[in-house]
Amino acid sequence: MTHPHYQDWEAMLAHHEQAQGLFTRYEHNPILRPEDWPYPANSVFNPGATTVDGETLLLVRVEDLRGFSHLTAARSKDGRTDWRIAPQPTLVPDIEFQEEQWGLEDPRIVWLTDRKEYAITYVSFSRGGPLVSLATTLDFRSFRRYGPLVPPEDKDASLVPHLCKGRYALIHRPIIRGEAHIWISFSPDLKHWGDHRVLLPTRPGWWDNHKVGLATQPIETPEGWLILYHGVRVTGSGSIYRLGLALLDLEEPWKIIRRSPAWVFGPHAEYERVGDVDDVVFPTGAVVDRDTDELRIYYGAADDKVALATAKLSEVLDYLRGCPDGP
Ligand code: BMA
Repeated sequence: MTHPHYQDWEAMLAHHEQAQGLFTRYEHNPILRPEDWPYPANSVFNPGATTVDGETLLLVRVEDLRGFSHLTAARSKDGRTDWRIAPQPTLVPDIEFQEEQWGLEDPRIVWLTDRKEYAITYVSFSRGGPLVSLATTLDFRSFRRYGPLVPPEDKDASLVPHLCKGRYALIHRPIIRGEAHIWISFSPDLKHWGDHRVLLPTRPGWWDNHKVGLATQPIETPEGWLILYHGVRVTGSGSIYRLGLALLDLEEPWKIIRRSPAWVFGPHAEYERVGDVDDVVFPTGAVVDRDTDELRIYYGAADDKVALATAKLSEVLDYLRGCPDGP
């Protein structure tokens, strides 16, 4: 990829400064820790996020003391404080779905506009490896399971909230030939998936050279689907998980309108640098307040707690306008 910024060092640095200023950590982070949990938990992280009845709902990944994960709902009126954590797990592995045997992880939640229900894509950890499963709900109390959508190894998936030219679209991250790119696939019925394409590849040599994966669910904006994705660089002392941005065409989401050259958020605070897995910020849920232009991202910090960062959606879009087009 050639980029005009390489011809203009000053412009590139100004653009990077803009990237680094987009997100602000919530001053009382982390917002949820294992010690806040009403029952024993090793770690709480990587939550799906949505709004239900005007409240923010997080479906938090909870790792138990066997090392298996399940999902538990936490609700807050302002999305920041006074989290009410469900006293019991909300979604636990179901023995009828043998692919869930080793736990449920990293949910992403969308409101499916054609079906008028929430769709939760989560990682089921099967003997054959991690894969993506789907459940739907109206109230986050009872759920309908659809089972696996794609075979292992696959993670980091969300449905696109609207039908795209009459089909459902799934953004996901299979590992194929050892390569970890973001793919998009399509289905007429949420069951049969095809028309698979690479959407956002890793970039050799860059901060996101080793793996990329969808972060939060896609966010609808007038300019396209806003995609937050994690990028991994493997270093001598472990992997660093950071956050990048892309913008997809609303009607034809396999088309990339913009992709950020720089990361926009990375492990910096103590609670992101040190934990069960050091140097990880892993956003999995987003909520947008259209009245105040606030984008809130909820993320796993170092794989053992939940933290919050906010941005102005208009500033994020403004930054993306200055990014190169294409993958
Ligand atoms: C990924 C997933 C996430 C985890 C991240 C960092 O592969 O397993 O659940 O947060 O690694 O360890």
